[in-house]
Amino acid sequence: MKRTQVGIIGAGPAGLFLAHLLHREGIESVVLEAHTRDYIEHRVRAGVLEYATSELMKQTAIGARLQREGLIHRGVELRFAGRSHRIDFEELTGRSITVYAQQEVIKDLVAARLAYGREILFEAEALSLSGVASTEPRVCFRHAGAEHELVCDFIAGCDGFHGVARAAIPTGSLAIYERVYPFAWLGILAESKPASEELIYALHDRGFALLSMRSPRISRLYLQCAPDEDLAQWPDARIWEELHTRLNLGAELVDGPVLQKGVTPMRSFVAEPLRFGNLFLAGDAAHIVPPTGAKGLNLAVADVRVLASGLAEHYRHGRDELLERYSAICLRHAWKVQRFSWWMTSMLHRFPGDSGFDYKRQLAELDYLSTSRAASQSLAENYVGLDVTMNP
Ligand code: FAS
Ligand code: PHB
Repeated sequence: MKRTQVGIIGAGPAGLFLAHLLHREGIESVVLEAHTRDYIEHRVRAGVLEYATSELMKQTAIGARLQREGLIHRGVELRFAGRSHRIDFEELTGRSITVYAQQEVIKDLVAARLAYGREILFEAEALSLSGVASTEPRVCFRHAGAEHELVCDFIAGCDGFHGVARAAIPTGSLAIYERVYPFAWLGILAESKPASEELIYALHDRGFALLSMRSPRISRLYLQCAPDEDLAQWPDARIWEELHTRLNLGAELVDGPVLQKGVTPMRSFVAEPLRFGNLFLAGDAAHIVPPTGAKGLNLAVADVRVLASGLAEHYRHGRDELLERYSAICLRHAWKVQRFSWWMTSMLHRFPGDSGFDYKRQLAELDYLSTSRAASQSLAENYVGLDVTMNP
């Protein structure tokens, strides 16, 4: 049996950032991660850090590589009906975003935790939780071929959408809100010079496409596809051909070897509340957003900033007001992010069965964005990241 102050299930952005912030407050935690270190440090996922996320990395001494290798972006381009419109983040909000892959954030967090001598138990799968409403909630986990028990003051369920933490909450105590979209994203990582210095979101009558990047030599590109798309039907040549059609970048878009490809389903999902006794849900364990707004990772970080502050108040001052408001604060923010992610997704994807009205409406929305400062400013302030409202 092990004993700790905060038991953290999951070494994704939520779990590792929480462990990092708690360590800086002198609070002990144990991180349980089902996969290997190599697996989590190479899993290709998100790519955009909101302003607040990159600032937090710099302020908490894990931003050195981000400052060297991260790509600062001061705007994003929308392409539709043969037109382009740039949303100028800097001019409209005074803020920017940083393109820096999620797996690089994971590497920075793992390195920091190991450097200050705290452990992450890899290949340690949480099997069940017990006593979550008690003062000694416990996690039963399998590690090195044996079952163990971790006794905690608090448990943070940072184990993603398919984890065990949310399942430990009695269904009668949880409200679930969900929307599944009738499409998915086919994403590739390619050895190809990015065709643009900034991200390009494109609505084409054949569907959505997104041009992003990881470095001056590595492009990250996405195509809207069917939710049950068979990747075997998408050889590299077909992917590039469809990207050329939808992005319409001419010779600027250079085909290159595809290093990784995958299909990501699209859903909006929120579980309420985010706290049950001394179990707190954070990140994808609590909510899922469609990746169109580049919010998943950033929302996870927003949750654990609040949770770390609440736990710090508990241990330092014996005060629990912030922990008691954790769910309300994070859900209020999460729903604003859900709205923006849903709005970006609904504006930029072709919906099956659309007789043409929705497409004309979407084009009108994009035309309005391109001609209204107020509309562009609204997109910009959501994209660079809304501040979390801490007061009720
Ligand atoms: P994560 O899922 O990242 O981490 C949960 C961790 O818990 C995992 O490491 C898992 O192994 C571990 N775990 C699960 N069950 C466990 C158990 N029982 N015991 C121990 N450990 C357990 N977001 C964007 O913003 N932009 C994108 O382009 C984007 N693309 C994505 C592509 C894919 C394929 C997926 C799945 C997600 C994508 N996301 C994207 C969203 C993604 O970035 C998440 O929002 C982000 O990883 C959330 O972080 P966590 O909440 O830490 O969850
Ligand atoms: C990415 O770079 O992976 C990325 C960028 C913007 C998005 C989603 C993913 O909206």
